[in-house]
Amino acid sequence: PREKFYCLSMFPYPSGKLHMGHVRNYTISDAIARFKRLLGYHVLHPMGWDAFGLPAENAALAHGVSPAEWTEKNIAHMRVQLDALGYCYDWRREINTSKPEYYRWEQWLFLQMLKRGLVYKKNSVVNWDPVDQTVLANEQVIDGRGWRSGALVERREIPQWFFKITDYADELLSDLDTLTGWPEAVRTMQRNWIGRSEGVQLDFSLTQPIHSLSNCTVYTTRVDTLMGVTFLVVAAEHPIAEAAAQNNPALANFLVQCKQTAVFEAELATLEKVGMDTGLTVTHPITGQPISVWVANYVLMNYGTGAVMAVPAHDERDHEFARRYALPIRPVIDAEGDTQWDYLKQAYTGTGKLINSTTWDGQSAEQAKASILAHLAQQGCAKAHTQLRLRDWGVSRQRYWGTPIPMIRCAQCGDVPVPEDQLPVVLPRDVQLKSPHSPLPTRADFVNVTCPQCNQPAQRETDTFDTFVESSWYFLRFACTDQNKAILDERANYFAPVDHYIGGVEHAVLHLLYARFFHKVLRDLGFVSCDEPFKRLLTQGMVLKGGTKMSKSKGNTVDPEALIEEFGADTVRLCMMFAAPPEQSLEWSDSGVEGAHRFLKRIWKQVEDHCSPAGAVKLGEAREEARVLRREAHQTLVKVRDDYERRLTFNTAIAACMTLSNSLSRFTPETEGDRAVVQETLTLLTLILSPIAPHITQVLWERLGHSGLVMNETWPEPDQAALISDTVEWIIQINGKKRLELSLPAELDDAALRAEVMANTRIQGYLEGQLLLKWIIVPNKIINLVVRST
Ligand code: ANZ
Ligand code: ZN
Repeated sequence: PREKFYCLSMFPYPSGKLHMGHVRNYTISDAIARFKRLLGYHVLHPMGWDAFGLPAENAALAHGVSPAEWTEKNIAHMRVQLDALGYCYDWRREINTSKPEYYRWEQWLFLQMLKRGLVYKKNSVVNWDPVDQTVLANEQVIDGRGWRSGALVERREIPQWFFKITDYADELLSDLDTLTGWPEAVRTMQRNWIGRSEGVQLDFSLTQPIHSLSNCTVYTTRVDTLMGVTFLVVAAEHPIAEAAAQNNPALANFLVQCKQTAVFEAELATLEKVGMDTGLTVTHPITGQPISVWVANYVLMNYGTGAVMAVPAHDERDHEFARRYALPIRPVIDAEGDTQWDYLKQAYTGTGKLINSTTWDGQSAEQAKASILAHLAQQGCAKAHTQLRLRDWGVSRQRYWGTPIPMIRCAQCGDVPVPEDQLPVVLPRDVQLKSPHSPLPTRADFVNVTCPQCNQPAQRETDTFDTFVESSWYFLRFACTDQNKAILDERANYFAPVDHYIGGVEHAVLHLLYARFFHKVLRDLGFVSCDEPFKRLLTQGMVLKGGTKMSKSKGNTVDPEALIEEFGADTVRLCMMFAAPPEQSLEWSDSGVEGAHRFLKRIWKQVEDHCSPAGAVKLGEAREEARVLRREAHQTLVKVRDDYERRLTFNTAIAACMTLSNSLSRFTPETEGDRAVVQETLTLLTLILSPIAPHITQVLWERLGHSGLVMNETWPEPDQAALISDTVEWIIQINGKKRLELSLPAELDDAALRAEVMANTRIQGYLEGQLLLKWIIVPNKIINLVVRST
């Protein structure tokens, strides 16, 4: 009957030990989960292990253990660490993605997606790490080198399985508008990654057809600059380049060079642009002039058509290239704002009225785009085209430690899916890695199977999934981990979407995009009804020390285990939450730890001092000072709730608790009623701190005479009567003459005070036809308005 609340941290890779980044992430979600329980929600707060991946293989190579053993050992140790921090996970739901109980459903989902046309196989150029002998995702390539090995990355073409995420591109883009609980920066990054651009596909006809090729089709977003085209550029893999290279050894050589060095979109702007003339020309569709066709490394085969019309006057990359190879530059847009512009020195990339463009002269860019397109379309050589930056998701990895792709290769039948009743395809766990290659292709017991279609000998697919596949649906599986008849059941639909998802901003693009995609596929398969998986997203900031990110390589890490040993888990949790709001980076300091520790000890002592005199707390008259303390306690209750719930600023909540504790130290109870107020204040303080410091508050809770678990309590409603604060009786004068008395709350600041005065209808009456010149305020006594008639 209670409303559900699903609180989730991104599950960790079991690397061996928790680092402070984990501690921050999990403390935030634990505090939220505990707080939501106090508010009466039915909270789901699970945890698991993203257990497949390359580091296990590397560790296995280094230490001679199997990746499975290494992973299990790490999980066991990290589990102890998580428990030591007191996180309230429902461990009955633990997921380990390297277990067949989990990945069998991933294999099943792959087969459903295959049936729906959402999976296909194609040859494609990949980033090849020659040392690790594996395909790398773009983000695993840093400055052209493998993220782990540091080797120069090469380009290779191999057959790979793809998920057709582009089928969902429109929805992935438009639904971003509904994700109002996400940081704007993350939504922008997703938008840019999907990267929908509106442009034109335009055919330039080759002056001399080569082989069967008679056209070069370019993709442009600036067809308004058509009259400024001075050459064409194609990618090294483009058929025109290949054809031209056939009897041009120098060009053939250049193409080989280009193909060896991987180029990434992000680097296009800064890359040193090199190219070569193919010797071919095309005809400009308006002027009929011949235009030379070049090959260059700054044009990518897998974007648009792999060919561009170069407009050096208005595109920086083309400009740099034109200057390097002394190609003509022809301005066609009037840089109105920039009278100093010298087109030979610099490209003007803005818009403006057209020049040097025959009948289009004087048109705006928007007009010209439409009319040039219309003109070309009439000639039959152009059409409007929407281009996505988003590529289909290549999921084949030539690695051992991953989910086997459930396909069989048969010489007769081709690629045959593993029948559903033969799932899971179990990954052999008893392996001794001898090199970074996957042992799977050489394991006869794994590879050799009979074809499910023709019963002839056949081979299993030996590639495994990209580990992003496991993390694309685990959040739904947590709702029903004990379900062994289906991937998901109605509990997944009950708990979806995740109400609060917390994790690192490094996952802002890929993980979150893939998870959104899988969620939508599972929706279309009928398992969930909501459109998006994560309602509210919190991307926690980094943990820094000495101004830089804590990392092993910088040697500036702090070991959570040692801190827990010395100060206790509550101090570590409190210190983390107090140091900064969750989205900002956090500078770790030893004095911060000590401060957090002192604060907890002080509360401990306050409870002890209060509870040690024998005798129950009795009701009785409270003094005025006690009334003030009680008001502060209830105001703190209201503030902390708002901080936890809406603002997610745990640091200001803790600061408010510290202030309340200070007020308590300044207060000496004299009457029974005073003691009752202290009892109430300490009870509230204990309760509202419990999501952050769950261990100490439990002990204090009992010491204060309450029974049961503080985590099962209900967040109290503030006493409205206690909240009412003191008032000040103001005398309001106009030009020194007393007009009325006004009773207002004491804590109003200047602006609020003036607003209250101006809102009074009698004052408004007095001010009619008057010009207010000045306020004279005698604190807590008189407000004098100086006016003059208009
Ligand atoms: C002519 C032009 C003139 C261009 C101008 C830009 C400025 P977005 O917006 O990212 O889609 N382009 C097209 N395909 C390319 C490829 N495979 N590799 C490298 N660059 C490519 O970018 C579209 C623009 O990027 C296209 O418009 C094209 O250059 C270039 F003043 O065409 B433009
Ligand atoms: Zn067969």
